[in-house]
Amino acid sequence: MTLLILLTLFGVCTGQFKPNVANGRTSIVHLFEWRWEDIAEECERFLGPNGFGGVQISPPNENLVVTNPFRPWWERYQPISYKICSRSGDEQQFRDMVTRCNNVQVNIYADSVINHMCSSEIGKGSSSTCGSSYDTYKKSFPGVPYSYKDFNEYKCKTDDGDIDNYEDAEQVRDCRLEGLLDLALEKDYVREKISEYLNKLIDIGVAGFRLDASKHMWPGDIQAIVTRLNNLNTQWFPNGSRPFIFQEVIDLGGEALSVQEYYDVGRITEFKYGAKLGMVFRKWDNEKMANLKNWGEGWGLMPTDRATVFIDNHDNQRGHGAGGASILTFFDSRLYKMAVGFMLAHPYGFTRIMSSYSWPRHFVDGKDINDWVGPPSHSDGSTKAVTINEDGTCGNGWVCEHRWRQITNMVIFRNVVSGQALTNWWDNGENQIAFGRGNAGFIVFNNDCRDMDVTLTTGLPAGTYCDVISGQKDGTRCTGTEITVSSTGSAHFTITCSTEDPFIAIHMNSKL
Ligand code: QV4
Ligand code: CA
Repeated sequence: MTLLILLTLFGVCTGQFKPNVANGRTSIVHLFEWRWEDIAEECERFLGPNGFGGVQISPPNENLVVTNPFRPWWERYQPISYKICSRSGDEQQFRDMVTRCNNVQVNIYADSVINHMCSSEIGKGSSSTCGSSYDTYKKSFPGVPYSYKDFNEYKCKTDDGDIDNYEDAEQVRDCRLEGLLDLALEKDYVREKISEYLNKLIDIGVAGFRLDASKHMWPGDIQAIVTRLNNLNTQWFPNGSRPFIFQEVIDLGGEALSVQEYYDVGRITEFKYGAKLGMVFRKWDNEKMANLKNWGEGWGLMPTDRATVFIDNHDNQRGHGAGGASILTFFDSRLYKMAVGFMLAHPYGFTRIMSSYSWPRHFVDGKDINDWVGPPSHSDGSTKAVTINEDGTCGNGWVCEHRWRQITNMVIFRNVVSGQALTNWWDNGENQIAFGRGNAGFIVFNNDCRDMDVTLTTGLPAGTYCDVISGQKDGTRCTGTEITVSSTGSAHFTITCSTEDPFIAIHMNSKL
């Protein structure tokens, strides 16, 4: 008993690896750049009713206001203070969102930028989302407060103070990422200010954190902050619940440091996931879907209970961070739906759906020179509301991938098959594959450009099922394709390569 008390007291238990999602919910959605009032609405009108487990929100703290280029999305990765005010809204709107989402079992996970403050080259001013002043030459941020003593200058060994070589694990942590003032996270005072901020969010009702730029923080420093964090607010979470932690560490292999160093601290973003799946669905490098038979650790990905997985994220959907040209995004919608469908059907990892806004890509020498363009906004820079059209899609430039029927229905598929092993794998040696999840679900893909006409063992009980990709179950009928499973559990699937979405998915809750 003593040990259990000790473990609970010191939060040493495995809590921070658990997403804290409500029973039966298995995915989160990144509502990138959404305003708090729109997220609150979306929780109540869509995410709660459709079984989403939570929302990753953009950094809620005060950031630098960048005017050249005009209000880029990345200004939110340049903190000025930990006051809760940003283009997404103020503290009252933030509190309202967390309460309303928690009340419909949709958790809030805050993107937290704790490795650094804003760029070193801004100088003195108060162009910030709360009006707090700063002087980056003096390294002074009165809004926290931080002074020059709280930054890494003396620890960094490079001439210009920036990270110049990712082969050197020390400078990756102790020098500036892209010239951003690097915090001295070994200092008690800095750890105190950061945990004070994160604990404020926890007490408001937040369920966990995306830790931005974790590669640039020593694992021991992150751990020291995590152990200072409160248990979750018992108004919505079981007593003793620990905040869910997922660390942004980009590791495609070949660098000095690796994701293994962060295993004991929390979950980690698995960037190999989207990069490799993009290659497979695009059939680059002779990749083919039949090779996905051992997808997961078999492909060199981290252990499934440490991985947070996604097809694209806010960085690599626009050429930032890592993943390169193979990354599939909403711009490649047909393949994107298939890849997201595969991710949600496969048991590996904890899944995150990207929900974007559109922007006018303009490639010059292979680089999108509009990669900085911020969220849909009014001329004063304020972010536009998310409007919902008659057909359930979003307006005002918001893409709302999470509302695409194929993606919403696969979020539900993942909930229905949760806990069931991958079974009944079949492939044609090329790009036609199928697999089941125990006796609860089955999915078939045709990414070959030749028609598919097969009879497969599904593992499902006999009956008539609605395909949740071409439609769904609506009372006693299917709005899309119907699949009949025989008494022996086998079913016949035909997928022509010209069909809009060349994949079929059925599960226990889509059975007539
Ligand atoms: C420029 C020069 C620097 C110079 C600096 C001086 O490039 O060499 O030292 O000025 O001020 C923006 C600009 C960038 C500018 C920088 C500082 O794009 O040109 O540097 O500001 O002024 C996002 C964007 C960055 C953006 C940053 C801060 O992607 O372009 O930089 O926000 O606004 C690595 C990391 C990984 C990181 C990824 C992008 O290991 O952790 O790069 N991903 C996370 C976030 C990402 C964010 C950051 C980290 C930084 O997902 O969105 O970067 O918080 O792989
Ligand atoms: Ca650092």
